[in-house]
Amino acid sequence: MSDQERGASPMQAARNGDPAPNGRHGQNGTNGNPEYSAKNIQVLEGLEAVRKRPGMYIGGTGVDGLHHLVWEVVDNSIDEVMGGYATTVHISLHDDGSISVLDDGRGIPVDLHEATGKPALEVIMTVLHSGGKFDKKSYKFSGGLHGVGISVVNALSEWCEVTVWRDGDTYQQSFARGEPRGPMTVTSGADRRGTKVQFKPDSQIFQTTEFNFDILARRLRELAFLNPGVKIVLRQKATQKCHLFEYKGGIASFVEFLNETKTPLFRDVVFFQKERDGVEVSVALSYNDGYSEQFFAFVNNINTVDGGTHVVGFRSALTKVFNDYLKKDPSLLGKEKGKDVKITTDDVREGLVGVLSIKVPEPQFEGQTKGKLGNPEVRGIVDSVCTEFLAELLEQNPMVAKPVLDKILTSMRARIAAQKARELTRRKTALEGSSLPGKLADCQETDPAKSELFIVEGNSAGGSAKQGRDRRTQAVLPLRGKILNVEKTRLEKVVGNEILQDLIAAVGTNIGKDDFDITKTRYHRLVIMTDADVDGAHIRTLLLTFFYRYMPEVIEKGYLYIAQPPLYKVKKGKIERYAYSEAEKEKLVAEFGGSDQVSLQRYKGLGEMNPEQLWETTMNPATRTLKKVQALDALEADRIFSVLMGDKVEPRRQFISQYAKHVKNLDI
Ligand code: 28G
Repeated sequence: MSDQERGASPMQAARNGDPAPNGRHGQNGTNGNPEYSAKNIQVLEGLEAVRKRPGMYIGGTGVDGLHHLVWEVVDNSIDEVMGGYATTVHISLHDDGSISVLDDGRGIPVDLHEATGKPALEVIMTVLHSGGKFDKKSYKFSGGLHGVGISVVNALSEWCEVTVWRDGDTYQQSFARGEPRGPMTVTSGADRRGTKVQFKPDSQIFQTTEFNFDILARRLRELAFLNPGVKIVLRQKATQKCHLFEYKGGIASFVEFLNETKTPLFRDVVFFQKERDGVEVSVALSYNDGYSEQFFAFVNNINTVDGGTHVVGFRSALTKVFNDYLKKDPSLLGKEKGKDVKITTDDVREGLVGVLSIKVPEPQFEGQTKGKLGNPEVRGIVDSVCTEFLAELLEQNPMVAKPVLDKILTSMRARIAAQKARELTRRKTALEGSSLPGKLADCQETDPAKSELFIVEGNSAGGSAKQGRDRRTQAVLPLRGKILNVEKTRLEKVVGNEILQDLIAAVGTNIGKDDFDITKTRYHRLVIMTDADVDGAHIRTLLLTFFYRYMPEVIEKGYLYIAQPPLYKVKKGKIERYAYSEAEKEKLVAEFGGSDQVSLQRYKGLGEMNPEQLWETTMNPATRTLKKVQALDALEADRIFSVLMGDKVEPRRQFISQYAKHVKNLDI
């Protein structure tokens, strides 16, 4: 498809600076698109409101809000690509802190807007909600906070410059904090088509104005997956970093990407797409031999992190289809044949890697962060589309059906066995009362907000920590023995592992979909304290894997920390100082007058410190440093842990050589 608009330039009036009352409007009702004319633009309100309450429009003025500006502009370009009018979107980070987005679409219309007598471009840039997205007839899909319009970006930018190449001419206009610096200018001659928007976020509005390359890269990659065929180029001038995202396979490529670090149960990713009652449903899925699920759902390209009716529909279809498959051939059940057993939604989740992407004309996003789809009609639509496709797939494709069913039945058996075991222990614990682990040295404080738990490797260090701590607020749990690699284990076994049982009981939240309860956390600081050597690092990674997989909310809440024990004691006469890094050690030695003046002790383990030293260097809130464990998004966390702790060698090798530069003591 290409631009159909040709003929007289709509900008004759502006060229001679005399807006004609009956200037021509673009006529491009191609391919059944509703006719666009500048009249459609609804003048709603000024940009003052946006600058006064930016959070209302972009969610906030922190890092997320800042990047929201980019998504807003990029969304416009992607719309052009998905409409078939553009192929490529370039996003460039410039040295002056500005960012530019460039597409090769039709170019924002520049014809005269009758009501205001101004060019459409200026209206789109300065009038809230004027992009047309809120005019339901002229825009099919929009979502959430997205689609508030490019004028919001303009309002929140110190400066913004727009260039449009259209009908062989170049149009330009500059703005400062939303206000035009002058009228739109026209230069004749342009050998290209499209739109470029460059802006510098306003430091009067945002807490930070520095764009983050990784945040941009992650979302742009996601957009490239969700919009197959689109080419997205991300560039940073200063670092010469450049990424091209282009996935012809769409969400099927997304699933391949997610599965890259895993062992799949069948070769080709399952993919289908179907429109029903105005809702377009696309699904890509695969299964691997792991125990965690990786499932991402999108509505109009927006990640619905809290699920919603579309996810409920999908899960119900998947479960139903496998139950029906069993009903048709009960012998597949093996020893459970004839018993009243049923596959549940949880059984079909283990090892599932899936992406569900739907397009809905009028999505209702719910919940605090608008991450949940509410439209009730969507549930049935997604359910029926998925049921029809998956039922046929299983019938026709035993190479998929067989291994997946085996896996699901294994999950089902484990679930039933665990349920029985749990009923037994419930009865037991009901008799025994609450049961904190015997190894736990608890603190006196009962308010979780004021309590800390030190999770300590090894018994001798545990002993020192128990003696050295402030017992009013600090609890200590020593861990002894090998910690289970939860990456290669299913929930039931995790629950049965003694060391992890102690940890789970001490933390208080329990684990598992139905049982985990963040409000039961007994401490708002959980501090992992391990030796500063390779073994300690390994144990730390195992514990981190456990928390990421089984208590991710603990990390999201910012409750998880890593203690920083010193690496050296530097001593001169009676003066003792601690160094927490090589650089710090060098500095101290120099301060004390060189290495022949000092005695140096290298700590290999926490056990080498006496209780007082451990308190002073690592546990005393007044002098210690703790590192807070960062919350990663689901995709990143999964990749890191499945690469580090899973059993594929090649991705691990790549990961290590990629990160070796930055990370010392990488714990693998
Ligand atoms: C580079 C930075 C971000 C854009 C266009 C193209 C058109 C357009 C944009 O129209 C009004 C509302 C919905 C259709 C449409 C051009 C029709 C004919 C366009 C962008 C009319 C705005 N000719 N390219 N807006 N729409 N790229 N990139 O912003 O119904 S925005």
